[in-house]
Amino acid sequence: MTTSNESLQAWVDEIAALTKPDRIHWCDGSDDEYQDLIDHMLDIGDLIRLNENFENCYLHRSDPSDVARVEHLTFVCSRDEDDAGPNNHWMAPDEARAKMNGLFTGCMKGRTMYVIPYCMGPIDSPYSRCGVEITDSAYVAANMKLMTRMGDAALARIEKDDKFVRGLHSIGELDPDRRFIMHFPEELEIQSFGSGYGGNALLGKKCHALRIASWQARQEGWLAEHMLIVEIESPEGEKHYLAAAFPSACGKTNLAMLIPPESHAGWKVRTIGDDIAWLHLDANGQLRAINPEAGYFGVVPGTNEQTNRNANQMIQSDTIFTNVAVTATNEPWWEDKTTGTPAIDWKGNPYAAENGPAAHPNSRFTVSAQQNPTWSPLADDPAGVPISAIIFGGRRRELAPLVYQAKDWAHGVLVGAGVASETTAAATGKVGIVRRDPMAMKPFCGYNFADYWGHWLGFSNRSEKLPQMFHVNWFRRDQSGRFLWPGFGDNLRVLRWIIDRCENRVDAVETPIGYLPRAEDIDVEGLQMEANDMATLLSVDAAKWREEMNSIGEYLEEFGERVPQKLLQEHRKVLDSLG
Ligand code: SAT
Ligand code: MN
Repeated sequence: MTTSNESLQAWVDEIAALTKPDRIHWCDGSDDEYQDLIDHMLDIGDLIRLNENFENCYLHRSDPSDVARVEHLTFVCSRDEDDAGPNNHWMAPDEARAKMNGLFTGCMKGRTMYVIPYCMGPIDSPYSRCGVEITDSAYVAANMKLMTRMGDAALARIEKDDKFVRGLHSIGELDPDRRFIMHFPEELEIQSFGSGYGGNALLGKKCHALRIASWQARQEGWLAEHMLIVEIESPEGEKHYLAAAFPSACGKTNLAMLIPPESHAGWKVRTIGDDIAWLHLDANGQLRAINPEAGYFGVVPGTNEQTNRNANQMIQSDTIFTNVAVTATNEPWWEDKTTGTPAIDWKGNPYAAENGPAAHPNSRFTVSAQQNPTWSPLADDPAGVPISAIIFGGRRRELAPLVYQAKDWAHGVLVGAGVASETTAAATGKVGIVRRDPMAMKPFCGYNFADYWGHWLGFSNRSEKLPQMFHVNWFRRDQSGRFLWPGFGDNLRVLRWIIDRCENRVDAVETPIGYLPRAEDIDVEGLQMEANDMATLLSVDAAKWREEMNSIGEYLEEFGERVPQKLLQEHRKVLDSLG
């Protein structure tokens, strides 16, 4: 196959000449093609078929050195280093291109080169953007079919728009010493070599829909964010749409698919997106969100009927599992799964407890969003959904209250910029270290955070109807390590307070860090909480918050003169009011 788009055809020809594949396959996105990809991977041993209880489900075991994003090998190659900012690793574009050309030369010999046209967002939405990923991995092609609107329809849009992000990927030899994920935002280009893992290899996701898109969004006046989008419907039929930014492996998928607790009969929760939101102001000044993705690449361990029944059901069929364990009867198994026992661990060895968890802590499911029992058809709406509240959050065992509301937009930008969270297994490196993760975008913002905060702040000049902003923390613990808040479905109780605040239906307690709920305004009916837990969850320790604000101030200083004065003023205001 070929395309009528000359620049796409010329690029594919050029890449074929560089990488020298044996075959070129243009993906049409059909179900037959997906099945052919699966059959091919079963033949060559890249996939293992799971048993009949998991219909059309497969296990992929990645190279044990290739199980997470690699932030230290991920670069933004803008022409000017300052545009990438201290939040990114930077390499000069010429140097990066020379390095990558060397790696890509002849790397597809003996392999098939897949050309994958994809569209991030509904095919007919003005907010959507297209890309083409060239890869030598059938696993990537199959995952892209589940995660994006991939194939003929996307190609038709590319031929109409004549604009697309170019993504070149090869698994190379899966050698960690020959692994790089490069972004050239000015050229709308991505080059990724040496990894087959999700965020490093499915280039539509973090590389395009966040790093490149955030750069484009700044130029074009919108936002590309690491946010879930969820619809909450009250028993009276009132609907709200919330967007929430949490770092990887902090519960975005669970919140997006939340199951109301028993005490909340009549509440309905539907998923628009679980990881990425593209936010635009419409002609009326309303912020609207689309989910650019069409599937979920979620963390498997911890998923069960109690924590997330929807996700558990969703992954019973037509799912690709990566790096889970299996039982003796070849069922997938992971930590906190309530049935079965592991026989073979994620590396393919007989399971032995002393070797660590059976499933890798960052093992993943890839599944089409259509399989989500609470999928909202509005995920396909070209106009997106109107956002009432933006919620920031992280994993903090101390300090951050269960929920608080920013005083206004500029304060909310400071709250987002100050987010910190314990690191998780979603990226290589130490787990459980608290680090700053502004807007949950630390690994994903394709440009200088100082400019990014300025871009966020600028929205208040463009609309008087911006969403309210909040911060939540589901992960607060006591001295003994016990979680103070049950989390999961019970988070709806907090979302209700957030919605009531957006609707001006409930008062709050004003504190230096923002508005907190009065304890009686969080509905705890049916919850078994210990006496002081709610008081602790809603307390603000001024001395500790002064330390926190000082540390946020030091963090902002790392970005030097580019940090907007307005943000520094907001910071000063909070610090002063802490006394
Ligand atoms: O980056 S991934 O897409 O692999 C998952 C994540 O870390 O959010
Ligand atoms: Mn993510």
